[in-house]
Amino acid sequence: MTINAQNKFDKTSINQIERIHKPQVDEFRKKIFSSRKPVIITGTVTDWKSYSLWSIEYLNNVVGNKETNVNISQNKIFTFDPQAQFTITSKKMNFTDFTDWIAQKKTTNEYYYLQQSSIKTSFPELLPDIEVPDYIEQKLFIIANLWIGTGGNISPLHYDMSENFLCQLRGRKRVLLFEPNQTSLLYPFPAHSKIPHMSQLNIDQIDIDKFPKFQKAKYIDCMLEPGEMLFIPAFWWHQVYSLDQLNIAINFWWKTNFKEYLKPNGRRLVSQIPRLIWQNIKNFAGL
Ligand SMILES: O=C(O)CCC(=O)C(=O)O
Repeated sequence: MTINAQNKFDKTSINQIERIHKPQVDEFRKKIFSSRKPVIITGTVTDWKSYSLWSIEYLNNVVGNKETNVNISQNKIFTFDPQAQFTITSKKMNFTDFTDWIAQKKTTNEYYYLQQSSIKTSFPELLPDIEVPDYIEQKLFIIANLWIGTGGNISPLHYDMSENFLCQLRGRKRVLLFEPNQTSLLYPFPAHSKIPHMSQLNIDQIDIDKFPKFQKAKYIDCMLEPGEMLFIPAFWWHQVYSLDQLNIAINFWWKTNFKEYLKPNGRRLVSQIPRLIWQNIKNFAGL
């Protein structure tokens, strides 16, 4: 698979993301977290049950053939449609039909991604295999989501208002990260729109005449390997490319400190918070 974004624009001052092996909880909370920079933590996910157990066969056995909601794309970019009330097209599919599709036992002319699916709500049978990393204070924990897909899927450029651990179990992900101070170069949808946390850019096919400032954007380019977890601080922009035939990740979101909302990317969302919370409740509850 080719990813066109490679080497097209400047990198940030942090050229290479730091990898830290199994930091102590205190080291994470006091030093790494407060630096407000992404890091990759190694040696933690590899201890998890989900890391040793989750093959397609195992998931088929535990989850069975139940109906599951998967997102659909014609071009592997799984994006919100700004015209369509904050939705991504999705459809209900039996879990084993979805995993058969991943294993290339079935072909279709559209692409699927089980994207950001609450494990507690949609896959409670997998909860015994999950542990919330100790780095997250229990009272701040929000949700653990499941992501299952295949190489080529793209989650386009956006930021979230929560702290995030993206934990890779199978396959790799290439992640481009842009500091919050790059926002003016990334052409977010307007603050009053339904998707103020998303960029209007398709960064693999930039229309430079329309979006000239993007040429100055700096970013971190990293490859997240299976068994690694990426700390994405709240309000950092990220675009994520799935690689490899089977790609499974869990992400954990937890509440950020209120002072982050006083910074520009936070302020852009403040007036949207009640609507975004309601939207999340609807999504997670499948309303
Ligand atoms: O893994 C992906 O495709 C996207 C992950 C993501 O956007 C997130 O964890 O916030």
